[in-house]
Amino acid sequence: MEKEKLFYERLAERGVTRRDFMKYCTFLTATMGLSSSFIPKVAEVFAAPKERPPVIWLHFGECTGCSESILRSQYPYIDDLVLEILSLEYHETVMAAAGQQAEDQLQMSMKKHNGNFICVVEGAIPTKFDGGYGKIGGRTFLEIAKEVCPKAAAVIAIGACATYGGIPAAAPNPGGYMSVSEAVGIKTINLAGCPPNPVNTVGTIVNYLLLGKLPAIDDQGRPLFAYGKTIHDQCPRRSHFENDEFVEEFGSEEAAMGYCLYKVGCRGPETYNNCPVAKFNDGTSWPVEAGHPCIGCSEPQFWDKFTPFYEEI
Ligand code: FSX
Ligand code: SF4
Ligand code: F3S
Repeated sequence: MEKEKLFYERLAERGVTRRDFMKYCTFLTATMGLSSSFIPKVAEVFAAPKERPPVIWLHFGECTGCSESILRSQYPYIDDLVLEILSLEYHETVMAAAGQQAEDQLQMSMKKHNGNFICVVEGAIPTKFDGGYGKIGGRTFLEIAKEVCPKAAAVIAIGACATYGGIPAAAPNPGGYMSVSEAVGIKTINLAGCPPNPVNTVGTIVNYLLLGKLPAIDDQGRPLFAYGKTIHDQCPRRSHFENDEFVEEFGSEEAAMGYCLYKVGCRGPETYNNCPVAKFNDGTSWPVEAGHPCIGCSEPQFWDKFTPFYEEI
């Protein structure tokens, strides 16, 4: 009780009411595909965490958009919530340590939590030239990933780059960039998307804390609660597709009327993700709602497979 009271006091200090927080928990519970009876339990994971699993968060070849999408969340408290439920041992973007101190911290936390920590990875791993395209502290990404990932209880790959190679692995790919799973030879849980929706990242972690296991996945390693349906099957423009009402040119009258974006390159029919429901920036909008076709960012090899963008294929 005391723990919970302090939690709500901390939220209040940041101007977040209990009602705002419960609203977020309701949204998160629904996104995770759980019934509303789980809402109080989800709230408890944040307010009175039984355990805070140690997390080592690695960055390789990427734009840091995945971390940014969580840290720059519109409600500033979402990032704090993530920190409430995790014991973040190492994360280059947010940690105060730098240089040798940071390297020591990585080694120390790996030893201390061997076999028990969650490893979150952002970014693809270059494999050509002995991994020479990417180094941290004099060691290649490949070397670091091979050392850290196998010691983790679970590896969560975040973003298109870590899950399937993403833009770094797009042709001609001179560095031989690969997904974490391919480069290290391990299984990862894949939170696909460029960037993935933060609610799916939080949902995966909360699922682990609440139910003691990672969520069920599809054959591409993606949690089914978030990637179980195509964009097309959840799209509010679907009736226009069925009625042959298409946008043929951006800026046109049809575009203003919110017609289907298939003919200007929408890859929604082949893309599995929950953007139409989860939306971005805490429910503000998502690509198709903003008038932009889905470019298939949560599918394997999306860059090579779906380009040229803006054309029907
Ligand atoms: Fe890739 Fe993420 Fe796109 Fe960027 O870490 S999925 S380029 S949003 O930052 O990896
Ligand atoms: Fe499908 Fe895209 Fe058209 Fe939506 S805009 S109905 S996802 S093709
Ligand atoms: Fe990506 Fe398509 Fe969603 S481009 S963000 S999967 S609408």
